[in-house]
Amino acid sequence: MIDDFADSGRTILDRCDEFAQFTEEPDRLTRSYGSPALAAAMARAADWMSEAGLSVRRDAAGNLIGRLAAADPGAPTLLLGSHLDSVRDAGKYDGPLGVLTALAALDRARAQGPFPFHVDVVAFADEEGLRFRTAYLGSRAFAGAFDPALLELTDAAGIALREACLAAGGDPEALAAGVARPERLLGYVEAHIEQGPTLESLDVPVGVVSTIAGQTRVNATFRGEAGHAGTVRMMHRRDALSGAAEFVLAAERQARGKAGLYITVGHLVVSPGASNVIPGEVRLTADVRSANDGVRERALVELRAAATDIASRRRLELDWRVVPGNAAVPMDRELTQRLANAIDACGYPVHHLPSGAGHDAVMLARLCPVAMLFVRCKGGVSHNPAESVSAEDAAATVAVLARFLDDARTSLS
Ligand code: HGY
Ligand code: MN
Ligand code: MN
Repeated sequence: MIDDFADSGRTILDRCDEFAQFTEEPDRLTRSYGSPALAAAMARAADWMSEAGLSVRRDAAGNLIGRLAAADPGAPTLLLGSHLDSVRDAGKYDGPLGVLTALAALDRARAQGPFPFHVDVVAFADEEGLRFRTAYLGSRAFAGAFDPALLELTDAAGIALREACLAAGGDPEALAAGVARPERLLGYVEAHIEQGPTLESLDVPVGVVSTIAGQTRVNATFRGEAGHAGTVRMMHRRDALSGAAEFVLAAERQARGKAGLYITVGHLVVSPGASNVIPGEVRLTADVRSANDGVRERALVELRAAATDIASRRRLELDWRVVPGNAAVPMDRELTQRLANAIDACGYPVHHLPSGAGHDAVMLARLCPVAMLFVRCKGGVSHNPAESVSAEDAAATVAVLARFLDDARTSLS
């Protein structure tokens, strides 16, 4: 049976290779919101959607939506998809695999007959938040949860999100007014690489997600006193980087000491950043996650206490800003069972696993039932150019999604 989908698997990997050419940095894959690279990727995705017979439109945030319309214009809608933006120095599959497998599965399933509901394949325009540090900007707008104040955010070059929205093919005014919530939604199903080692360790191509971990981001600043590297005595220094370094290791120690807790300092800026100047200021981010909201909330209290203690002992100022994140999101039971049934019908064992990574499904869960299909990736590596997916596993994903759609045709309403 899976052989029937082998061509789809290979086509999907070829298309991911084609997407990977659309980057804003010549020597690595980076595709951020409102960039020409993302516009090119969206245009290519729109071509493939049109070739598959879908009508194509952009919404106020610049998300791309391909629709296979039902005969009845008032029919409800089933959503599939994922995102096309990336992190910096990204892999090829985080996001694009979900858009392309959805498109391929719909193309296969439609051959079995019409659907009594609209099916939309959505390519979200900003899940990673790389340029404006706004997680889920595209799906947040889609879900009607966009805060107009975000339009004034600026990127490292001082360009406002408002400008980026226009460049993304969006409409900032409509965004500020609040996008109309889509008509009745039957659900949202997203296929995505696992970005972890579990499916590979189980030697299975796909799995179903149970819960998406909650996450909170902290923007912290340690301020000390810049000074001459050759003249200020060690005991008299208020070195912001030494304080930040102690904090980074304290955060690692804290997370290593608690099962299911993940703390990452992924971004750190040293000022003034000269080799012969004692750092006067360090700005850093802390990403705190757990599938258990209580663990995450207690971890934030402990983390702030550690930062405050370090700042006090080192006579540093501390600025601590919590960026509201999201609580853990359990997947919809019925929609997840449908995915599990499709996996079983395709002859694969069914495994349920949590997602430590965030996904657009977090925002869609505000609108409708959501479920996710995880796809094995080599070594569980992601957010890294070494990200790798086999054509066979891409084919298995299409087969499962096509079977899910076939079953939904007569039973999802
Ligand atoms: O951060 C995340 O989990 C996702 O890749 N945006
Ligand atoms: Mn992703
Ligand atoms: Mn990602």
